[in-house]
Amino acid sequence: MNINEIRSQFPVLDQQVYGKPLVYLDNAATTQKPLCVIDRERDYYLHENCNIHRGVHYLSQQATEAYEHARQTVARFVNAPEAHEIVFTRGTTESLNLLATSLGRMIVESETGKGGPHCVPLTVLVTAMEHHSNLVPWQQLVQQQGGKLLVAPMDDDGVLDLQAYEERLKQGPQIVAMAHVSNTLGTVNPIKEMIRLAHQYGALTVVDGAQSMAHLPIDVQDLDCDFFVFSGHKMYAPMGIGGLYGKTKWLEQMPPYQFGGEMVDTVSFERTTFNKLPFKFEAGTPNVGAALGLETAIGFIEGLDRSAVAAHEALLVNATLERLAAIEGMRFIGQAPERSGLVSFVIDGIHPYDLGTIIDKMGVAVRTGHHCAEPVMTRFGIPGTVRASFAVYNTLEEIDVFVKAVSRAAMMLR
Ligand code: 7TS
Repeated sequence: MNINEIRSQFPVLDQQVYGKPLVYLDNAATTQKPLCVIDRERDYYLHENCNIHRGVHYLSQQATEAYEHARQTVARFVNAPEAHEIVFTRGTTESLNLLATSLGRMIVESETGKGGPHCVPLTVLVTAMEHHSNLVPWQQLVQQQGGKLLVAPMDDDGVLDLQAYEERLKQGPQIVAMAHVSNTLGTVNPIKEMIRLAHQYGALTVVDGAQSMAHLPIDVQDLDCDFFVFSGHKMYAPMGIGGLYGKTKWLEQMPPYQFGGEMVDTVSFERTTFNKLPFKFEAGTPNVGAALGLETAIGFIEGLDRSAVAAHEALLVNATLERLAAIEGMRFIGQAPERSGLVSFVIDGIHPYDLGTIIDKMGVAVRTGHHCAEPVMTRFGIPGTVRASFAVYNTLEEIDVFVKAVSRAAMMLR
C-alpha cells in the first residue's frame, strides 16, 4: 500500500495548524474525505442536481437512477440480499431512532394485537459499551412504555462478558442492540455469536456498525443480524448520509417512522396508504448528493487492499500502545485482544482535556472526553479519556509525533 499516494487524495491532511503539520487522529469522530468523494458530490451539484422519484424530466430521472444505484452499491457492500433492504438516513443516530420508534411499535402492536388496550412492556438489551446513540433511544423507548433496559457487562479490559450476556437474554428481551466496535475502547464484539445467541432466545438484533464499516468487511447475511446501521461520514463519505439494513420481513411489518412526501402511496383526508420498501421509510427529500458521495466512498474503500489496510491499522494501534506505554502513569482504557482502529488512555493525575488542549497546539488532533459513552467512563471510574483513532492515511511518523507530543504535554502538566 502506498500511503503517500493515498494521502495525496486527502488535501485536507496537507496543512499546518498553529504552524505545525496537522496530525489528524480523530477518525472515529469523522474521517477525512478523498478527492473522488468531494468531486462526486460537486459534480452532482454542477450537472445533475434535481429532486428524485417525482419528475418525468431528464434530470430527475438521471438523479433518481443514480440515487438508486447508490443504494444497490451499499447493498452489495454489506451483502444485503435486496437493495430495498437498505434505507438511507442521515446516519447511525437517525437509523437507531428510526428503529427504536418503528421496531418498538411493531413489537408492541404484534404482541398486543393492533390497537389493543394493553401494552406489552418492552425489554431491550444493550451492552455496557454503547455510544449514547445506541443507548438513549432504547432507554427512552422502554421508559415511555414501562419496560426495562438490560445491560450486558464487560470486564476491566473492555471485553464483553458473554456468559452474563446470555443470562440477560434469559430475561426475554425482544430487542438486542450491540456495538460492533466500541468507539471508546476499540473492542470488536463477537457479534456473530451474540446474534446467534440472541436469536436462540427469540430476540431481534440491531448492530451499530458506526465504527466498523470502514475497517471490517461486513456481511449481513453471514452475520444473520436483523438490522445493521452505519454513518457515511465515518467511512470517507460526506456527512448527512448513512443508512440501515433490515431484513425484508421486518421492514414490511414495521410502521413508518416519519410521514410526508415520498413515503406515501395514496392520500386522502380520511386515509393514507404507504409506499413500498424502502420508500416507506424515506419521507421527504433525501440527501442525494451525499448518497452519491457514499457510493464513491465505497468504491474508494473497495479500491484498497482491505487486508493490507487492516494490517496497517493494526500496526498503527500496536505502535501507539507500545510507544505510549513508556510514559509514566499511562493507563490504557480498553485492552481487548480483538480491537480495531483506536487507542484510548488516561495518565495518572492529568485531566484528558488538558492533555488534548496542549497537544492540539502541537498540531495533533485527538478527541478527549467521554466520547458520548458516559456509562463507559463511569464503569472505569474516570471523567474521560484521550482517544487517538486511525484511518488508512495515518502513518507511523504521525504516531511518533503524537507520542512525543503526549510525552511533552505530560511533563508540562505534572
Ligand atoms: N455509534 C457509535 C459506535 C459511534 O461511534 C457513533 C459516533 C455513533 C453511534 C453516532 O454516529 P452519528 O454519525 O450518527 O453521529 N461516534 C463519535 C465519536 O466517537 N466521536 O464523535 C462521534
